[in-house]
Amino acid sequence: MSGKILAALGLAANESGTYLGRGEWAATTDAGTLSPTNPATGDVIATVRASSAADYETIVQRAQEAFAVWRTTPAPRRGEAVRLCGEALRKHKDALGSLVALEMGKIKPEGDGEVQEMIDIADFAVGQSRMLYGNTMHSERPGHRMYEQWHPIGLVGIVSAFNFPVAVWAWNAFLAAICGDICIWKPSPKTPLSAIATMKICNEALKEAGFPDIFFLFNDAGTDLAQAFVDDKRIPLISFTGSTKVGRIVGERVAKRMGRSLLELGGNNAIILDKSADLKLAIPAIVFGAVGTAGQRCTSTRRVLVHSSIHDTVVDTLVKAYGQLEQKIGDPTLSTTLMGPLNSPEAVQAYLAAIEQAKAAGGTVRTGGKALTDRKGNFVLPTIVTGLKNSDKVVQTETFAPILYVMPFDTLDEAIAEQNAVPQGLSSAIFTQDLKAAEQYLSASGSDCGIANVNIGTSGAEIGGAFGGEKETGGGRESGSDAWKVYMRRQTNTINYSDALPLAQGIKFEF
Ligand code: UN1
Repeated sequence: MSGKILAALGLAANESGTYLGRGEWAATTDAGTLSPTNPATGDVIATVRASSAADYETIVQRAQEAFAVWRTTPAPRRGEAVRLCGEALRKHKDALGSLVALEMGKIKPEGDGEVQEMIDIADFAVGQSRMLYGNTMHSERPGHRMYEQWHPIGLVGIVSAFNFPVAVWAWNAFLAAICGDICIWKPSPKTPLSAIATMKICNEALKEAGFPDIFFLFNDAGTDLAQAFVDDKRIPLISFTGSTKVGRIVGERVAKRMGRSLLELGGNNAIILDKSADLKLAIPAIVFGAVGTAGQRCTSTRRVLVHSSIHDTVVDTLVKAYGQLEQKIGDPTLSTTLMGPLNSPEAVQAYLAAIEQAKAAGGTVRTGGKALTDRKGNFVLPTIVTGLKNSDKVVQTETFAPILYVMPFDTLDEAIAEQNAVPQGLSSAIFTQDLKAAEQYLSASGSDCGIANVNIGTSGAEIGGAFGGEKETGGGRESGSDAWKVYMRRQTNTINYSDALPLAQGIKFEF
């Protein structure tokens, strides 16, 4: 199976993890290797040769050379490059979606969905390439014109996580590309093959059409190169997706060198069900949010706050739904599967530790709570825990696994306050048919998250909106809306077309 998936993308059992530009993949053999593993079996899928410090230097130098050309290429022409990448991804959607399922462990429709997100952001970026608008202002001085323009920022470093091994790169890279930047990608060491395949698809399409190299790739077998990358002054923007723990270090290091960082870190996303909630909508939204991707999205639903009048009904209905799902846990590449494995054995340990912690805090495991030891791979049961308080440490913590804490509330004010009383601030949702409740939830005193939804769940955002969150989620925004601005530098220009030199604020300086 895995051989077929690799072959469909032209990948070998031993691949270089370094794209040096000019069509060259590094021949380096002395910088260690990565062993991406099928999380459903524990088998190594292929060997990836990591990048050396010399490879990294070559990449940065070539990226700088490429930037000198790309920054003056008209933005709509840059859009054409991204359009071709989107077209190539359309052709390879099935194969790349399968590879994502194989290497990350998410189910095939979600793997395909991730490639669809890449295609969607490519289309979005093509349109955006004609809309890099700046404002014009009225000068306070006669005979003066003021406006602002957006210029490319330079080299953009993209550090992506295992859970969205390709889409998050595309959100960043396709926008950065139309903005005139050159991207250097360091993917998660758990999913280098998805990254290599993506680079081959996009870079071949670019090369065929005569475009220069705009996308580079390196893989790090340890953390030395990744640290050098984060500290590298030649890279004005680092876009990092991953844990709050590592993101905090990245943010501090980039700030120390006065660079710009875009951080997409952990979430601890809640769904509120008030007493008017339509359970026909709410239950599937909760199940998809908590169990989809085996709870390994930063937008996964981790907490449900339910009005006490419907708490028991909601828990019973969820437990029944989870029971049906247990039959559909398995090989993520099969079309019948709804939940695949966790990505790594360490994730299974973290899942088990959280369940022990939940029990020790007085929680009751209503369903699940176990790893599936009757088979190979990192399989666990989706889990519902009741009886905990929102303030309990385990509830405050993002565990990247399908564990859902369900808690009752009495008033909407209380529910909103509890929803917000966690360190993270990514995604949130309310199910209600009460207009006042919905509006209160979306008001300035409502949800404090970057994403707040009504009658849809916390995960599965569309690319058209700005994606990201507040507090320990890091504050970054990527993907749609005006997220493109982070990949550019803003310049304010004032032009004097008069014969005098009046000073602003009416200051007189005569000599
Ligand atoms: C992530 O988990 O890092 O909104 C990104 C969603 C997806 C993206 C998640 N579109 O769930």
